[in-house]
Amino acid sequence: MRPVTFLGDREVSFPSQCLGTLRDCNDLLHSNSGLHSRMEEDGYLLIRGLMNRQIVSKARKTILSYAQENGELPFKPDTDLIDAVYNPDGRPVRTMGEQEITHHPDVLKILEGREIINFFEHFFAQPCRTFDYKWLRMIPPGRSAGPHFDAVYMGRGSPRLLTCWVPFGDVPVEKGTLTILVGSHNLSSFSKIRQTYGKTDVDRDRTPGHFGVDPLSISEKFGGKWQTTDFEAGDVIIFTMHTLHTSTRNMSDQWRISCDVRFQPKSDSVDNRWVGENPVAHSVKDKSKQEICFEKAKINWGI
Ligand SMILES: O=C(O)CCC(=O)C(=O)O
Ligand SMILES: [Fe+2]
Repeated sequence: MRPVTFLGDREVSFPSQCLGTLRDCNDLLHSNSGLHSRMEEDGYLLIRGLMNRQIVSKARKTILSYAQENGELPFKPDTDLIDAVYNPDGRPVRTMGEQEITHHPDVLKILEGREIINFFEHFFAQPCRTFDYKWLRMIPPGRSAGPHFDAVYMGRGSPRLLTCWVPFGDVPVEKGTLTILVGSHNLSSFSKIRQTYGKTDVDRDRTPGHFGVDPLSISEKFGGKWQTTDFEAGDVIIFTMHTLHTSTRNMSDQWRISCDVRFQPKSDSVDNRWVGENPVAHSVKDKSKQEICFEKAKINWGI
């Protein structure tokens, strides 16, 4: 029996009725049309072993050394650095969008390496580009990400933009894994959500990024199936801007290290908030508007 984790504040076991298992697309990797039909059907592509384990492992070490040097005791004294054991008396270090670490050659070898670029150029059947901003995350025990579409954070450019989530190390479900609401991208029961929340922009509209805090309440009301898997170093999961996702709670005593990056065809327009040496990110908001909470936004959306 696997240890339980949480979706939001609700305890779930894995695999179970409310948290099923993602399928990989490795048997389709040679076929552009096969990958596209799978993406249309599932809203995601899980690839096992896209990247070399040793190279991922080296990047992990580099990230942890950076955290060690730049944070205040983020890791428990007298533990192995590579295990990233959380120190409740320490202070976290910022890694998200920090190019000193996201653009370290060891890390870029994964995030902009040949394997990932080749995959996207094969998928788009044309040259691709990635954002300079990279969401490198160190997630402490007890934490998870709320349910959301990525479109609300980065939807100003290409409609073909895709997210690629890359775990830096083995991440079993109880360490906090990317979790997809399969069906959210195409079921008609979600069309109102896609047409309202899915068309918002957190900076322009001051609307909430997360679609509430309770992932299971979404599937209970609108359908679809929450699914995740145990990830190993080298695996990645790719999904659309309108695929609802969240993460399971990190139940371990270690930091969970991952990075999410974006890819699109090079010739498409790009969301400029995420481009350059010093991207503006979410720093420019429409100040004439007041921030709207989820409860109020839902009423406006008629959901
Ligand atoms: O890493 C997480 O927990 C959330 C990641 C995410 O939202 C994404 O990859 O778009
Ligand atoms: Fe996301």
